[in-house]
Amino acid sequence: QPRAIGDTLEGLASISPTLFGADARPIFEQTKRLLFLACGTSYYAGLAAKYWIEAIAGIPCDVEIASEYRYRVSVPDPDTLVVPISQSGETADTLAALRHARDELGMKNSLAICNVATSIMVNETRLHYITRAGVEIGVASTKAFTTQLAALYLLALTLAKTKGRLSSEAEDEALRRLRHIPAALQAVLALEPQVIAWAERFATKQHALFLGRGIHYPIALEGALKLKEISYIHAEAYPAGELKHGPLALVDREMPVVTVAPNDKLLEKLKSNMQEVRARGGELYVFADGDSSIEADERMHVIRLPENYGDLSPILHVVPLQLLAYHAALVRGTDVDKPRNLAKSVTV
Ligand code: F1P
Repeated sequence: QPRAIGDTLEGLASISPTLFGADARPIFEQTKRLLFLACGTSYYAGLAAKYWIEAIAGIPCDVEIASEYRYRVSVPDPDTLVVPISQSGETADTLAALRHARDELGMKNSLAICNVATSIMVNETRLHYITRAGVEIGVASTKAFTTQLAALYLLALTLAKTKGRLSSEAEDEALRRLRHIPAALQAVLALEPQVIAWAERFATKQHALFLGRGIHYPIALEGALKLKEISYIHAEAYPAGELKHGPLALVDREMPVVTVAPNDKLLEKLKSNMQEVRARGGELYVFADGDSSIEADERMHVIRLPENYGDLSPILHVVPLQLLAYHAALVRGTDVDKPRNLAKSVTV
C-alpha cells in the first residue's frame, strides 16, 4: 500500500489540470457537475470522492452504480464531466454506462480514473489519471482502492484550484499531507498484530455489521464488501445514524459491529450510535484515532490509528478493514487471492 500510493503520486510538484491530460483545463473550467460511474469497490471510491469534491471544489456530484445507470431515464447535462472509476478499465457495466452517457445522453467530457493505461476505458475517455497500484495479485481490490482515493482527492484539489477556491497555502499543505501518506500507511500496517487478534474472533461469526458516518460511510461499505468477498462472512454496512431506522433489530451479543470512528466532527454523533449498539448487547470493534476520547472495555474493543489524518483519513482507515477481512479469511481457510464466484474484471 505505501508503495502504491507513493508511485501514484510520484513527481507531484503542484496541482495542475495537466495532471489529468493536456486539454484538461478548458474541460475543468466548463464543468458544472460530476457524474461518477463505477462498480464494486470502485463505486465506493466514487461515493467518497463526492464528499471531497463538493466540500473542496464546491461542485455537485452524482455517483451512480454503473450496472444500473443505463436503465434509468436521466436528464442529460452537457456541462457534466463523466468520471468512470475502474481498477481494470475493462468492467463491462462501467464501459456500458460511460457509452450511454456519451452516446445517448450527449455528455462528451470524460475522465477515467484507472489502473491500466492500455485499457478500453482509458482509450474511450478524453482525460485520464492512471493510478499506479501495480499488479494486484488478489481478485478483490485493495491497493486499487486507496490509489483511486488518492487520485480523486487530487481531482478535488485540481477542480478547486481551477475554480479559484484553493489558496497557495492550502495547496502546499495538501501536497505535504499527500506526500506523507506512504509513511502514515506504514504506521497503520504496524497495527496488524492487533487486527489479527480481532480476526480470530470474527472468523467464527456468521454475520457482521459495519458502521461509519460522513465520508467514512463509504469506507464502512468497503470494509463490509472485503469481508464478504474473501471470507464469505455476511456483512452489511450502514451510515450509523440509520441504525435506529431498522438494522438495530439485528444487534445482539452474537453480532460484531465494526465501527470506523476517526476523530472528526461526527465523532460525538457516532458515539451515541455506538451507545445504541451497546444497549442491545452488541459487541463493538472500533477503529479510532490516537487522539480520540474512546475508552475500551470488555464489550468495546478499540484499535487506534497512530495519526489523525483529517480529511484524508479514509485512505488510512480502510487499510485495517482490508487486513481484518484478509486475516478472517486466512483463519477460515478461504482463498484470499481467488475468492469463489469473483473475477478480476467482470467483462460480461
Ligand atoms: C470492479 C469490481 C471490483 C471487485 C472485483 C470485481 O472492478 O467490482 O471492485 O474487487 O474485482 O470487479 P473494476 O471496474 O474496478 O476493475
